[in-house]
Amino acid sequence: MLRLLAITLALCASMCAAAQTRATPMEAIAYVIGPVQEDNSQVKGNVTFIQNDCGQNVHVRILLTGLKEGKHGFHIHEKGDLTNGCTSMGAHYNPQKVDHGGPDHEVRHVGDLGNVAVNSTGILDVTITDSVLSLTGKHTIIGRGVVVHEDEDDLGLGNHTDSKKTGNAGGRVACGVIGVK
Ligand SMILES: *[C@@H]1O[C@H](CO)[C@@H](O)[C@H](O)[C@H]1NC(C)=O
Ligand SMILES: *[C@@H]1O[C@H](CO)[C@@H](O)[C@H](O)[C@H]1NC(C)=O
Ligand SMILES: *[C@@H]1O[C@H](CO)[C@@H](O)[C@H](O)[C@H]1NC(C)=O
Ligand SMILES: [Cu+2]
Ligand SMILES: [Zn+2]
Repeated sequence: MLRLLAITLALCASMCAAAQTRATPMEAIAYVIGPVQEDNSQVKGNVTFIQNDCGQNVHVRILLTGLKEGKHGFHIHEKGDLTNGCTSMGAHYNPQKVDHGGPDHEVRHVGDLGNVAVNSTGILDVTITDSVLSLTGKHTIIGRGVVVHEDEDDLGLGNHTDSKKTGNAGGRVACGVIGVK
């Protein structure tokens, strides 16, 4: 049993090493910006990702200004494409082709990070820890998009027709491409 565990761990470690092109820890950053809104506000900031080792949790620090008070859906989208603003970043990153969910749900998109809660200052400084995201391997999020939404993500639990696809989180108020830091 112990032997099997040791072999499994060794195999896992070598797979990680093979998939990795640079030394651990891995760091990534997305410079996030959105279109100027009707009330002249604009969401700006950056999101940094740290993964201390392959297969470990990813720590996502989100520093944003200009957000409206309340909850906003926060996701990784499939494309790092800004040719048509945040729209061209495509759908939620969902390599397993499953239903939308919340970050703690068993069934979720890889990119489903739930909501960020913003207070009346409009300034957000929060760190999310996620066990599904990865900065290495087959499902790496490097080169994909970070999107902040106008409305709250219902985490797939609402009765809107889009609930199990997008969480019905509304428009895209800011986005950025995730690059190696
Ligand atoms: C990220 O944003 C924060 C807050 O605006 C700023 O202090 C920090 O310098 C930014 N980091 C980078 C690497 O640009
Ligand atoms: C609002 O949130 C920011 C960042 O998340 C925090 O630094 C600040 O203390 C909060 N302000 C109030 C009034 O709660
Ligand atoms: C579900 O739909 C009903 C009727 O349209 C609405 O009143 C209710 O708030 C909805 N519930 C949720 C969780 O969205
Ligand atoms: Cu989204
Ligand atoms: Zn999703």
